[in-house]
Amino acid sequence: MKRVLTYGTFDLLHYGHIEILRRAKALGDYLVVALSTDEFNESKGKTAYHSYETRKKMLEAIRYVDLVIPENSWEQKINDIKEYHIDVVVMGSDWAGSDRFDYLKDYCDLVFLERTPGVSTTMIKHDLGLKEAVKNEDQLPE
Ligand code: C2G
Repeated sequence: MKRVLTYGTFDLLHYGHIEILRRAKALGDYLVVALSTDEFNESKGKTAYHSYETRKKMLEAIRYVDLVIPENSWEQKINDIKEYHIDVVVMGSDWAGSDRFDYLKDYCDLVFLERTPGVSTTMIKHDLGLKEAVKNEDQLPE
């Protein structure tokens, strides 16, 4: 049983996310996704549109994903690898060479997969002109 682990925010889920999850799962038999909590996102200077619970439910609905765990800090990765008996950590190529990941080579295999071009959560927000979050439905324009 080869166990794979990846990290991310996975906000406004899109096919770039699906593609990395599909390819990560193809490298093994069991895929763990460490999902950034809302608090951790804050420390990354990111505000997700969907809450952690919503993002977790969406990931759990994806056929490639076997387990979703919280990502609370940058420092938890070695513990995650040990606790979940991980053989390979997979990330998109934007993380290649990052000191946030390179040291993991001493604990498991480390694979960076090409990012899917032409899509990102930031692009979606920009193209939809998402500015102020609408707190509830009745505030939406007719
Ligand atoms: N990704 C991709 N192609 C895209 C967009 C994203 O392959 N077009 C990949 C990213 O490279 C990442 C994963 O999808 O591996 C999740 O992307 P984000 O949700 O943006 O995650 P990120 O903000 O990179 O958080 O500790 C690491 C962080 O939690 C990673």
